[in-house]
Amino acid sequence: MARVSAQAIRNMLKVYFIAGSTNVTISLPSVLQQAIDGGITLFQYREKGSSAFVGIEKEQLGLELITICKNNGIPFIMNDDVELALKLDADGVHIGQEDGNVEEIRKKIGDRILGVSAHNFEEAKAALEAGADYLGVGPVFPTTSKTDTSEVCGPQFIAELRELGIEAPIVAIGGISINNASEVVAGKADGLSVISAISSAEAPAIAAKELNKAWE
Ligand code: 3NM
Repeated sequence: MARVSAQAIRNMLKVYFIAGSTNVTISLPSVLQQAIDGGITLFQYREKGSSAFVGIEKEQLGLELITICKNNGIPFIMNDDVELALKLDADGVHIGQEDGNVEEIRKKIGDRILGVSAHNFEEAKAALEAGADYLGVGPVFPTTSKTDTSEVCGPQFIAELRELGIEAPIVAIGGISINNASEVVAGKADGLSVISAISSAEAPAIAAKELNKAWE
C-alpha cells in the first residue's frame, strides 16, 4: 500500500460526518446509514463526552460502524484511538494537538490516512512535516458540540493558510450548517465536516444531501 494521494483525500473530505454515541438520540448505525444514503463522503467515529462508550462497547459500536462504511464504500476514520483503529482496520486516524505525537502515530498506522487538527500556521506546518495527510481547521463558526475549542477563526482563515503556502487538503470544522455551508465552499477548504448538522437533523439523509449540494 502507498499513501493515499492528496487528490483522493480532497474528494473524501467534501462532506465529512463525525459522530459518536453521545451525539445521537436514535441508534448511531441508523443515523450513519441515513447519512451515507444522503451522500456523505467520509465518516469519523468520535466517542467523546462523560457518557461516551469505552472498552468493549466502543469496540462493538466501532465494528458495526466500520462494517456499514465498508459495505457502502465510505472511508472510516477513527478519532484519537490508534489501537482501535488498527484493530478495526480503519482507513485512518484523526488526532487533535494534544492527542499524541504525529510522527509516532504515522509510524504506527503506516500508510493509513492521518488527519490532524490545526489552529494556526505553525501547527499546520508542523503537522504536515510530521506526516499528516490532511488538516482539520476550526472552529470556522461558533459550535456547541465541543467545549474546549480555540477561538472562532472564520472560513476566511483557510484562505489565509493557503496564502502562507499550506497546499495540503483541509477540511473546515465547527458550527457548519446548511445555512452557512456555502461560505465554506466559497473559500479555500476542500471539505466541510459536521457533527450536529447531520447527527441532530430530523432527517440525516436530507441534511447530508443539502450539504453535498453546497459543492455544486
Ligand atoms: N472540532 P458541529 S469544532 C469536533 O475546532 C470539533 O477543532 C472542532 O461540531 C475544532 O458540527 C468541533 O456540531 C465540533 O459544530 C463540530
